[in-house]
Amino acid sequence: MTIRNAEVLVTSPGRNFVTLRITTDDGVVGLGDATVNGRELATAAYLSEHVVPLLIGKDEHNIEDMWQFLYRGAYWRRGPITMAAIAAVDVALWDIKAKIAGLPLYQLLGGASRVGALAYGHASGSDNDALFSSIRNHLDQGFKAIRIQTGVPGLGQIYGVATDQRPGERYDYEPAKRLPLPAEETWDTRAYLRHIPSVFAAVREEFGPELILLHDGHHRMTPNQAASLGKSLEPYDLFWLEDCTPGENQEGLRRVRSQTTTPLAIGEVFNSVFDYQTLITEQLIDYVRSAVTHTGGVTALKKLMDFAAIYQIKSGFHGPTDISPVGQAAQLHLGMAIHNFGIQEYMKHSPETLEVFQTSYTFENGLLHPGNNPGLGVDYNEELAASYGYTTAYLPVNRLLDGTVHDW
Ligand code: KDG
Ligand code: MG
Repeated sequence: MTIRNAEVLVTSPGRNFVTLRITTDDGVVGLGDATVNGRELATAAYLSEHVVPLLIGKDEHNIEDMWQFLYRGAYWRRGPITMAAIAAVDVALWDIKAKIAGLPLYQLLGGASRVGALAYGHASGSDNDALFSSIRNHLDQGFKAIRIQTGVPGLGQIYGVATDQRPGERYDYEPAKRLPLPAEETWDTRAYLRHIPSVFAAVREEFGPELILLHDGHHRMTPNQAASLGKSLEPYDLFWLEDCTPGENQEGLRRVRSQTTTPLAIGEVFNSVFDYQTLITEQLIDYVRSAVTHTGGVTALKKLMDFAAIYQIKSGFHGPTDISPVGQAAQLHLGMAIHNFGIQEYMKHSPETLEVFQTSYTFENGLLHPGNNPGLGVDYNEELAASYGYTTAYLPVNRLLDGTVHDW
């Protein structure tokens, strides 16, 4: 009935991950993900220096109390590092509770509300031919929903477009480069806005009206530019336009919302319900993009989604490869249980990652299922993990043609 040990494990099987492993005095083990892409050692230190000493000897069953203790007790609230650390504790304790109950976590969250979680993959290409081949690759894998990113004529490598995908190859684009300094990319919003509608027109022409299509604007537009893009994409029936403008200024979304019916998704860089308050109560968005890992865990994201449900806003949890298989499993369990599930991002992890983190989740006919193993359904291979040491990695930086640093 108490926590005996908590360890912070950093590994880098292709990319960096931070995992918290909690062990009870009965020997039950729970895992939590605390990975913050490009800033991994900050969460590792926050956990090992400031949180782990608070856990030892506490009752592992009191998850809500532990959440409040770590959130309110620190005095310094919110922020990506704090909330990822709290998430890791929260998810590890849910893993333990579900293992003790002998049930997959989604059963403790209310049971299954669906047979599986609709998942979207990432297709990309520097031009339409490369993009079409990437889309076909995803259709062959069973995806029913696909995010589309392309190169922009006149610009070089940009976020979200894989450089070296060959036909039949798995897509595993990872924006964080394992380099001592960030890569720098060049951006021109006007060139992007001129190009993107023609790409969606070509994709609809080639693949027809049924395929579910999504697009990520990655915070690069002003509200006015985002409104214009949303309007020009309306004929192509997007499932969503993501991060069309930076969301810190929640009021900015009013301008976009009033001008377009293209559905809007936002929030992968948010870390608390307060980041969504105006967006949700004024129904300025359609999908919540938070990840369990970056929003304080299952406890906090379940509450956020219940709040969103009142306003008919659904989930679209962030699931790129920097969410570890532990974080992805946690949000799959949550997505199985909540009524207002929308879609789950699914960027497959590398084979090396999936050897370190052995998962029970499956992908079939476009749907993910978390599996029915007790707990999260993820095991950590410590010996193998130890052979992949931490490597410095940075997300890229975006600059305009005149050199000004821009959002990305
Ligand atoms: O860590 C940053 C990436 O996870 C992010 O850039 C990926 O935008 C992203 C997405 O929608 O998956
Ligand atoms: Mg995104």
